[in-house]
Amino acid sequence: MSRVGRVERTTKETSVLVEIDLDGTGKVDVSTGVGFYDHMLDQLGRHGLFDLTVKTEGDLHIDSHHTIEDSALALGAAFRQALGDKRGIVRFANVSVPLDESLAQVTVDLSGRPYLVHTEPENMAPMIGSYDTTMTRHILESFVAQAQIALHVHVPYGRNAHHIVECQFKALARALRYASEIDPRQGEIPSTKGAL
Ligand SMILES: [Mn+2]
Repeated sequence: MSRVGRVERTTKETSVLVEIDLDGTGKVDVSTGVGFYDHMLDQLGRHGLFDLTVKTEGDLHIDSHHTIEDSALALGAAFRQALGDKRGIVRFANVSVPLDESLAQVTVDLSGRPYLVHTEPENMAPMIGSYDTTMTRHILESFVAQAQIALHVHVPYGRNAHHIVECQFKALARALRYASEIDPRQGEIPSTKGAL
């Protein structure tokens, strides 16, 4: 049973291709034109042990907003597709990841219902290269809406903007990996409702 997702999404603003294999080894091929975002998607694949391709050509002459958002939407849709009927998955995960002075705590339920709770330190540096740091929440919102998961991401403390964002992606990667893994004792869809 291969658990793969593939989404192509083209609008007047962006053209996105995402491919994901949940049972991969962390092979990543990412290019969005936004350097720091590529670095974050690289974390997601590597620490999630997903094989992940993200190719985005967006209207960067305006700014990076559409490029970042549409990539996250396609990624969420591909992740949802790869999960299939969710038979045998662990479903829940809770992961904390530090990056030097910053800490991210991520809790996920691959529930079939989109819900995001997100807190991070205020007064962060506004930009990391061409990455607008207010986009982190928008990425998570976009991913959650399409992946149809409940996701809680908290950064109780942190100082450096690069660290604050990066620890969130690392913790998200690990949480998605553990929640989507196949539990050898779980042959069914892990819900008393019988569907997720
Ligand atoms: Mn880094």
